[in-house]
Amino acid sequence: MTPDTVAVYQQVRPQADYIRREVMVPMRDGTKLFTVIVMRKGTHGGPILLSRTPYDAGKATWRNPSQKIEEILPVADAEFVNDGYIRVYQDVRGLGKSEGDYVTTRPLRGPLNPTNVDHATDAYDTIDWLVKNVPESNGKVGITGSSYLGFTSLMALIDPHPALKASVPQSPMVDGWVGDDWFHNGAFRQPNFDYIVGQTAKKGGAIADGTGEDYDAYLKAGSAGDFARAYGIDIFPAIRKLMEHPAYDPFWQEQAVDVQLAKRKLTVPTMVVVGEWDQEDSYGAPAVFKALKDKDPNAPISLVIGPWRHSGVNYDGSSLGALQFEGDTGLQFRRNTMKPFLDRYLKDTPADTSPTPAAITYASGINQWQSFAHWPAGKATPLYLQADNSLSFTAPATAGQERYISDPAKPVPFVTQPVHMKDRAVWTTWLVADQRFVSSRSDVLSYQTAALDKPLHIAGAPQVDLFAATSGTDSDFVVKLIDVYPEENSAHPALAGYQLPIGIEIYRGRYVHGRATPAALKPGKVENYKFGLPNVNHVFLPGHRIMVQVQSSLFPLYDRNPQTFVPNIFNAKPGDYRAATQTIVHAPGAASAVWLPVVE
Ligand code: PG9
Repeated sequence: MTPDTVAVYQQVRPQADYIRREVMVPMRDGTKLFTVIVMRKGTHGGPILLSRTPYDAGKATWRNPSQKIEEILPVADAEFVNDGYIRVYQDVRGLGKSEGDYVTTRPLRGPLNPTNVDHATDAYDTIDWLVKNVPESNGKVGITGSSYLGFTSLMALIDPHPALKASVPQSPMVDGWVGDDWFHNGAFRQPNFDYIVGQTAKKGGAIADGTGEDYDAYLKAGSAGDFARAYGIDIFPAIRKLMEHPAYDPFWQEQAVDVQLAKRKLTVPTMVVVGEWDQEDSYGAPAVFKALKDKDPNAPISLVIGPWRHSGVNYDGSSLGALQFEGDTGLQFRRNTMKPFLDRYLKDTPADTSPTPAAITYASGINQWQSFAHWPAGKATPLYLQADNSLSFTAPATAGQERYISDPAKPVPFVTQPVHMKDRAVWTTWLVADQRFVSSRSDVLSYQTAALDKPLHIAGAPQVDLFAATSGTDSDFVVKLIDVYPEENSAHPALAGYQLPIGIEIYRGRYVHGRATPAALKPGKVENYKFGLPNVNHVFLPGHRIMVQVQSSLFPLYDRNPQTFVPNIFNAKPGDYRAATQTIVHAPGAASAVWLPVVE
């Protein structure tokens, strides 16, 4: 009898059509970052496409144990490696197999980062090493990736290495307080707890909240802070930082990547990308586009919006929830837009050198890609809330109002119960979920137009302009812009009468007079709440109606507002949570509206 176990199996890849090298790339402070370089065998003079990730570069380049390059790399890489690109993935410092300390979305060197390294220097040092040590390359580098990888792609543009010739940040995390992952307009996004625990527990971790219902679990816990304390996750530094900085203080101001980028001239051609229904980072890409174009109308930047969920650009984009598009819109983008753009700047002899339009966006509703010379492409046009729960393009002539009671003991769910936020199918599609599941609640107001007799095309970010009062001293307002499908639809029965969100956003009332200076609301005083919905290109078709919904919670995605002003909502006590009467006003001089970017 001899044992059947083998100590080490060094994989043999006799027919591999690729070269896969693992290297440790030295940074200026001596820290070495784990980097995987993959290319088709025979590649020479190839451009390098780099991604810097917190999600394990080893796994990203080993999707399947295969001898085929398209199988080991993410699906979205096929177009590139099949045309001579060298694909490089790197673990950011402190994660995966990289050395060093991990700091979540590490700020740039400066007031929040006293060290001499950040993602800008790490990108610079990596690119410097790659162009000197990858003999199969042509010395030109592009950078891309979605979400956190979109954030690291943007950071590479700060004082960039001269070999960095193009960048395609996808759904980048840009401002964690205004509209990306952590908060939206000051309202805290509770699924971040799972994200931080999973990412920063050194041996891997998960909150011990079992498989139970999230709505119930979060409701029973009290405030988000009480949840964190009850489950022992308040020991995580990244969670503590969120709980210590609920307002838009210098901690957030200094980290706003759009602001940091706009302090410099953009020299690297850049294409920022976002999904129309991006459930995590809808804010960042358009914010960077706007900040750089406002500073310099000729800045080499363009904006792409596709009909995608968060990071959906890198997967099959044929459908999203109940919506079907014309073919695989992810592949269409990668093949027809992203690759020609990168080829133009990274190849020695590009086939196509035509300029990239300012905005390339998919018009949902009519399912067509469209290009625009400017973004937003539409003209801001107010759609007013009116009496009888109607909406119209004419300003209200008389004063009116509606009321509802917002009870923190029964917050409005953001998806149908039972709520399982970690269920990918639920999480990736909640922004296209049929809103009929809440439309009849007494704490959700719905206003709608008559059935349209001609199409209405919008392209840009609808802006909420809400006049509202609360009987409490703090309050959240959630506004949804909805496309209501006709009641009958035998071709697509699942869409008959469907209430499709075109944009959903929340605003925490305490910040109405200053994001850095939360203040108690005066009970009964009408305030003007202004905030943006995500950027979209959408056509409301004839026979459809436009709907606007207003409510005061979106739970448990967002923590509940106690509706009693307290200095820090993470520390609200059970007694602070009180029902409040909300009043939505439509009157001359206080004309609540959603301003739609209407394309003539
Ligand atoms: N949205 C994720 C994230 C980015 C940055 C910080 C925290 C979370 C992501 O998908 O990477």
